[in-house]
Amino acid sequence: MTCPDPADLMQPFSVDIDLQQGLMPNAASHLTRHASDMRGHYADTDALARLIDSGDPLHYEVFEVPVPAQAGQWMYCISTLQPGRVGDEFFMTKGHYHTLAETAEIYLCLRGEGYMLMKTAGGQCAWQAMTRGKMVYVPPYWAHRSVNTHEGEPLVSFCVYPGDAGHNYGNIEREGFPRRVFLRGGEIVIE
Ligand code: S6P
Ligand code: ZN
Repeated sequence: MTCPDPADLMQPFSVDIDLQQGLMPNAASHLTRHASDMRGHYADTDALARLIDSGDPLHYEVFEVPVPAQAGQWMYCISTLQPGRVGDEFFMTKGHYHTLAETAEIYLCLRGEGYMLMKTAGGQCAWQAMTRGKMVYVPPYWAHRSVNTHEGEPLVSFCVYPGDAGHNYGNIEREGFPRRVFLRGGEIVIE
């Protein structure tokens, strides 16, 4: 193994994570998505329009300290998804494939309750429950979307994925997911 010139080496670093609140206080990047960013993703478009008109609430946040988007690096973030529903459908993230579709991802749930919905371009669909301490492995080629089914708590996850994975939202906007998560008669249903 040859080590690069010291001047070219990235230096070790650390960040603070508030595990309970789902915040990274010193994050270099803080992405927020509101109801108005979710057009086209929910089954009940009228309910989404009403939600946007009634104050356009926060849906989710992603806190990152970006690392170089290169093979060999690990990108990581805190993803915090608020509780709520659009009509009968629970709040969820947009969902994406990775641009490098052959890259996997790990989600460690830190707080809350929900599901990770996953699908492949070939028509397979799967889901895993998310609760504190559950680690969900999203294999290569699976698009992934998290859903918060708790009535009052955010769904907080720590995510880690290859630095060069990238996000491909376009295919999900065209295809959608074959399953959705609803509250029907007081029960959580995936249909
Ligand atoms: C990144 C990872 C998460 C999501 C975040 C928001 O690969 O899967 O950080 O970006 O949960 O979801 P989305 O689908 O809007 O990127
Ligand atoms: Zn991802």
